[in-house]
Amino acid sequence: MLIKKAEDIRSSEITSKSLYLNRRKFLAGAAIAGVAAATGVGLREVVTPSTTVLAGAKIDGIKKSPLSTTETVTPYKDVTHYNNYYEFSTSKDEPAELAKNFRTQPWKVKIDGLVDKKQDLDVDTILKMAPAEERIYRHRCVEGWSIVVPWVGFPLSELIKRVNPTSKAKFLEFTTLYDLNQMPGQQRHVLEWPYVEGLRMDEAMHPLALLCFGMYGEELPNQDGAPLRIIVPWKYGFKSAKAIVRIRFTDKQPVNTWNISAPTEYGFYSNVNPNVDHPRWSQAKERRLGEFLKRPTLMFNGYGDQVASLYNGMDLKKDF
Ligand SMILES: Nc1nc2c(c(=O)[nH]1)N[C@H]1C(S)=C(S)[C@@H](COP(=O)(O)O)O[C@H]1N2
Ligand SMILES: [Mo]
Repeated sequence: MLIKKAEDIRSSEITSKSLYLNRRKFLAGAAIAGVAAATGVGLREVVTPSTTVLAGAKIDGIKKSPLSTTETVTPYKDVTHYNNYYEFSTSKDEPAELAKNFRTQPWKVKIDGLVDKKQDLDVDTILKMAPAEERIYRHRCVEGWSIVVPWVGFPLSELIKRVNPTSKAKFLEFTTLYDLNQMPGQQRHVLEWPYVEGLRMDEAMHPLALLCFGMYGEELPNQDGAPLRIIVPWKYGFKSAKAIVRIRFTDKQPVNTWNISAPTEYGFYSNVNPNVDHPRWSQAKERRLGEFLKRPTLMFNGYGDQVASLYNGMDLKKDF
C-alpha cells in the first residue's frame, strides 16, 4: 500500500491517508508504526485522529468496489477544504466553516415526475436501499483541478429501479436544497437558485453513477454535499450535485443551473474532454490537489472504456 519512497510523499498526505486507512482498520498498529518510522512523522501524529479534521460518523460494513482506481487518494484535508459549493460561498476555503452547522436531519427527497412511485423518501430509507460501497474515483473540476476520493454510496440505478420510472422518462433532474437561512451564498444571485443538474436516463443508470452519502469511510462532511449527493466521475464536477432534495423524472432534457448562467461555457453533457476547451480554461491538463506538476486530462476522465458507448454517434464538440 504505502510503498512509495518517503521523500515522494508529503507529510500531510501521509497523515491524512494513514488516518483514513487506520479508521477503516486496514492497517495494523505495527504497520502504522512502520510508516511513522520510515517517514519521520511522529507516531502520535499518525495515529491520533484529529477531531477537527475527521468529524463525521463512521459508516459500518462498507464493501470495496472493483470499480475503484488504484491511484493515490487525495488527502482528506484537501478534499474538505477546497470545495465548490456556491450555496455557501464562491471561495473554496469557506464552505468548510460556513456549512458547519448545516442541518442534514431530518431530510427528505421528493421523487416525482414520470415515475410510478411518486413519494417523499426519508434519507435514512434511501441509505438502506442497497449495501454501501467504497468507490475511489477521479473527480475533475472544469476549472482544472482534480482529486481522487474514496466516496461511499451505491449505484444510483438502485434507487431508480425502486421508484419505477415510466417508459416516457428519458432524463433525471436533481435539485439542491433552497434555504436562505442556512445557505448564505443563496442571498447573492451568483447562480439561479436552487441549483439544478440533470442526467440522461442511460447515464444515470450507468454502474459508475453513484448515489453518495459518505467519503473516507465516514458520513459526508457538509461541505462535500451531505446528506446525499450524486457522483458522476466521467463528467466535470458541477454535474455532481450536492444536498439533493428532489429527483424529478422527465421526458425533456433538464436545464441545468450552470447552463443558464453561461450557456456557451457549460453544456448539458459536460463530459470530461481534453480535446474540447472551455472558453476560459484549457481542458488538456489538470492539477491534482497536493501535486505540483500538471498531468494530462484523460478522455471521459479515464472512464472511456466504460462510458464512451453512451455517446456513440454524438458530436462531443457540439454536445459539450
Ligand atoms: N449544490 C451544489 N452542488 C455542487 C456545486 C455547488 O456549488 N452546489 N459545485 C459543483 C462543482 S463545480 C464541483 S467541482 C463539485 C465539488 O465537489 P467537492 O467540493 O466535494 O469536491 O461539486 C459540484 N456540486
Ligand atoms: Mo467544478
